[in-house]
Amino acid sequence: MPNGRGRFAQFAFILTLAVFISELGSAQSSYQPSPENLQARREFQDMKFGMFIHWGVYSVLGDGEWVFHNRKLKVDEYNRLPMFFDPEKFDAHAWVSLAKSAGMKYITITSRHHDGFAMFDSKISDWNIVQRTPYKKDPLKMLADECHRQGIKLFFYYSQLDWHNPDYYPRGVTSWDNGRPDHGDWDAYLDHYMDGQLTELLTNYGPVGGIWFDGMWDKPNADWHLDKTYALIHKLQPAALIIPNHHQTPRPGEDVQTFERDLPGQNTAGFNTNYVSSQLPLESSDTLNENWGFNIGDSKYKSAAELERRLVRAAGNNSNLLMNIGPYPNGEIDPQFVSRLHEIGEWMSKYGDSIYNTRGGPIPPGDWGVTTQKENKIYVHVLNWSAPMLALAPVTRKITAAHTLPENSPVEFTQNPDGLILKLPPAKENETDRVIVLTTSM
Ligand code: FHN
Repeated sequence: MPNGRGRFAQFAFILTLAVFISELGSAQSSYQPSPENLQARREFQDMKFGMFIHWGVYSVLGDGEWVFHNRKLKVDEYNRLPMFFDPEKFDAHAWVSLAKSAGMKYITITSRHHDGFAMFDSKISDWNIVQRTPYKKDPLKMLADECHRQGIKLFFYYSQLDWHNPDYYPRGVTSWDNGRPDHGDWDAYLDHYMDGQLTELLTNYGPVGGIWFDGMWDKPNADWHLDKTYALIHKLQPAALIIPNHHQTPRPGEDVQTFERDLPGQNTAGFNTNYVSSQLPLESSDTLNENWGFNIGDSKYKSAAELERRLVRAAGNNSNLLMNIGPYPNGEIDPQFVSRLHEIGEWMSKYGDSIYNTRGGPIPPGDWGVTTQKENKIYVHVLNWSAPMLALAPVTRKITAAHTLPENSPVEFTQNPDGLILKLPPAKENETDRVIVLTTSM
């Protein structure tokens, strides 16, 4: 039992902590992004194309990242999995170089998924790669160092949902009886465990692009102490962007609106919001085959042309594209992913000008294609149009010239207040996108 002075010290500590926490909280309710943060948002929008990586001890079973849940395993059973995770072929240089060769400018990797297993050296709990696997090393540290060397931004995916920690209680909609006790300390889970790990991620890995949250949808009505967590992140690294995949309208403190397997506002997946922020940068994520984590039975790889079209449609909808790969448990990347990423890289080396640093263009996207724009250029991306004449909605800026990318051949056009007509060159064989660059008088 603490004595009188001890009790006073304890009381003073709790009071200080409460004031600190409430200050952090109110800071985010009236969130004013810092200049560094606003700059990071613009840079995020300029990057346009990122690599999403789902990799964890679940990869060993080759059955996706939900295998713990899908097989209704007990915690004691899942605890055996890390013993088999030994990614001796993991090569941070090769991963980052692959992203770069695809024309990707950032990487978002699972620092921990819903199994709660930290893929980094965490002192908060021993449920992590250094302490539980024969590998014993921290791949995120190697990746962060390599990203800094090669000039690629690194974001950490962090699952707020946890199927392993007993303090993730009361449980959420994805819960099953996996042997955890029917009690737990929710506040400790958030304030000690989660915020503790986030502090590690934002302290030990150099400048981080941001934190990509996922899993809040498991307990949509819980108090997630978001204000406090968001304030902590912005305090530790003001330029770090908070990207929540909660499938809801953005809240104060959030810096990017992300859409899972959907273009902004389209909600074909059924769980995204139709609301599209006009203030925040946008991002759309998808999988290169059909799964996020390595799935040995999944060979439904999208073609490079299909991926390029998705990237173009994302850019035309003012959004980034975050394209996922699930590496093997030994650290290698499926050659099917590699070859497609190289193909996209070649395509980006010719057409990248019409994607990087652009924003959604002035003409509304349609089945025919989309437009992007930067400075005095409008890029018309013709994705689905076979006739030579393409009639588009009016453009208010005066167009002074039109030419093809990358050949730079002139294109005939007519502009009047009713619209814009382009005489398209015939599509070449296997051409993903016919790009016409319009030069405007600003
Ligand atoms: O449940 C996860 C899933 O495993 C994956 O991580 C994706 C990526 O956007 N997000 C989830 C569900 O929203």
